[in-house]
Amino acid sequence: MKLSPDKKLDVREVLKDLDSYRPRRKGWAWRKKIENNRIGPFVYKDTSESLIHSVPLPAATYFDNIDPQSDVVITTEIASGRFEDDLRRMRMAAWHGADHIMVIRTIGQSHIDGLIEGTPEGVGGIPISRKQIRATRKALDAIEDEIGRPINFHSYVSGVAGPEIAVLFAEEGVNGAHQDPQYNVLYRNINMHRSFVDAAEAKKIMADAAILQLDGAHNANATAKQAWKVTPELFVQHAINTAYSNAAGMPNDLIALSTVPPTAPPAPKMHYDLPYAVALRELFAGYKFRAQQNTRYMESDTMETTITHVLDTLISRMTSADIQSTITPDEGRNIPWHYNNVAGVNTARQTLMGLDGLMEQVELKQDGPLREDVRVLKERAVLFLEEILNEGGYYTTVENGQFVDQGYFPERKGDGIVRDPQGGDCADTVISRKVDYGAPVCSHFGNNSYAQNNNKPCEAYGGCTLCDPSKIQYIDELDEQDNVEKRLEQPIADRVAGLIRPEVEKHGDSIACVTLFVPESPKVAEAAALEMAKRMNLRNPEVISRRVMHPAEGSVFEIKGILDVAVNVEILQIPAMEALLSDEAIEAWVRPRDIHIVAATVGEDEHSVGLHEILDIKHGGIEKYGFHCHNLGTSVAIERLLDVAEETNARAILISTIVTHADVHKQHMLHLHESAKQRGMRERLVLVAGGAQVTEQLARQCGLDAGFGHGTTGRDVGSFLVRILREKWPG
Ligand code: Z97
Repeated sequence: MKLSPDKKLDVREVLKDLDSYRPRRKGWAWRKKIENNRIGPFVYKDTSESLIHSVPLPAATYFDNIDPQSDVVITTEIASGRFEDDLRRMRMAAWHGADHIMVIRTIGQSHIDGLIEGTPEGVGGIPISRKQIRATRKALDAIEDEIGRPINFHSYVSGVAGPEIAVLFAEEGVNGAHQDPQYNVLYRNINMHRSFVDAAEAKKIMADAAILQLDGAHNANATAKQAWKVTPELFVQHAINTAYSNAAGMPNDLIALSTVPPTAPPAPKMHYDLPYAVALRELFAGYKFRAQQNTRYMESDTMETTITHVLDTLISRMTSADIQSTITPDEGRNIPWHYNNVAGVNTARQTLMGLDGLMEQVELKQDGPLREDVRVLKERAVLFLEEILNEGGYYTTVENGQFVDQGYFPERKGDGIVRDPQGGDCADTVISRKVDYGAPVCSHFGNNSYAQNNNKPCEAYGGCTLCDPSKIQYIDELDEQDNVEKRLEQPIADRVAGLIRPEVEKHGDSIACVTLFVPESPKVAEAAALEMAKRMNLRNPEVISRRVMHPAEGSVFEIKGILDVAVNVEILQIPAMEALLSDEAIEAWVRPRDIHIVAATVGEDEHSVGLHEILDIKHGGIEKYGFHCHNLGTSVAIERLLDVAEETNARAILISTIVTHADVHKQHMLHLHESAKQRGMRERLVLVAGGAQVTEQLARQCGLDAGFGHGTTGRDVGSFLVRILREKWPG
């Protein structure tokens, strides 16, 4: 299967011949760091290979459209509930720099003692099944080829079916997974003995398939009322899972500690989070670190979330992170929307690039409060571990509620999570193995009578599914209604009919979001905002974010609702895009002719950067083609531009108009056209406007010949000028 950047991903193509699809590689892939990497005008310190296809950061237009990629893997977490929609979202995220795609599973799957088949729809995630995983891996393989970088696919091996899921992941080429028996015990109340016994088996299988493991310590952080107080315990949780993983046969470089900076502003974040991050890196040197964005304090304000995320990423750069995990900034208010997956990835990407080379310039102090706090944290963690040993081990301390207690150890609040070692889901399901126990499979923890004389244990059966994938039983859909083929009927019908609807989660969900400021007290403003949304024809409007600007002056709201419109592609008037002339062709026409151009920013506009970009030779502007440019500077009157055009016998006037206050940009454009007309100069002059809010359509409505908006280069303008001037003055 091959993707073409200008075509949508075809889910039917993904589903075709899925029963025989095999993953082309197994195991986790890291980015390869390149030191002193020259990209465009810069030399980077902490980057990896660039992509074949990507969407660069917005400001890249000022830097030759470069798109440097950090040396750190970037995660996005996807939870739409329909895997076919997840695939499109994965592709968008990959183009923006994500190479660790984590698929959240449907609520309750961790309690199912077996595998799910088919592709039923999930809630808050998808039911993990063979068909869904295989299809996703197949789509990701094609996306890898499209962007030119391996993509790690990830989900969960916790829950009561942990070992079965581990085998499934090993068979199907899943590259990363969460596995931590403490997660089962504390958050899913799955029996402790069962959880730890299963974990040994699951971890061994993951290790053999080189699946990177993330632990579950971040959950204590997200659960605790005062997350910064459970930090000593987080070290203990990491230690238990790490030691247990090593004992089950997992090498250190497949063990990633899942860590989250525990506070968020207005808390003094660095006081708490930096010592915590430093102590963790020091205690667990030699393991991998997956730094996750803080989710504990996410409210409905995406801007606030984004700022905390930037600070989290700064901590990652000041300490270390092998993986920078992102959450969608809208997670505090919606099922994550696809463009917010991209927003989260871009926060990490932009921050990491901005911080490139930081640690060559600064270092963390080796004395003072940072070191003191690091020491105290480590001591508390060690004392916590000693307490576990003194009290009789992990099971006893969980029974006593000593985990996720909100006290700052050794302080205890008596509010920890209490679990009964004999209780919980699947209690009494552990059976002792006989001495001659045997399993004819290659990935297996513990004694195995089939593994003798260095033979492969599966040999007697002619190969297990890991050695001979043809033995894998592929089960297709079991539910006639709840399956991907049924769900595809609508999108395919829409596509055939040429219908386009807005969407944020699932195909054509028609959800739209508007931002409204209402100049009233909060309650009145909110009621008014909802009423306004209704009058915009938004069905079921719902306020998803409210921010008081002033208790009496007003509030700003984000409102989502259903915009029930399906636009037919046939009625759209899409301006034909003419291919740009080459630099050589532009210059060949301009250089021998004596063409003068007059330019300025107009009105009260002092923003001259954009105009310089278009004119100046050093920015790749049109001077380089041989145009004689008369740049009159900033805040120039329209009449003066026309005067100089007359004096120099200019062929074109370029005005730059950035300020849009009270629509002055439109007035300037109209004024230029009208004055040129009145002075009898309109016919012989090409009139062009540029600016952040200027569009081709707007400029033409105002009587000009062309308008250029954000992202315009000298070549765009040069190419346009040559085409129109050639027409006006052939020969
Ligand atoms: C993350 N943002 O980092 P269930 N095992 C472990 C987990 O942490 C989780 C599950 C299993 C988060 C995503 C929280 N983590 C959500 C160690 C979930 C999932 O299917 O929800 O029971 O298990 O991944």
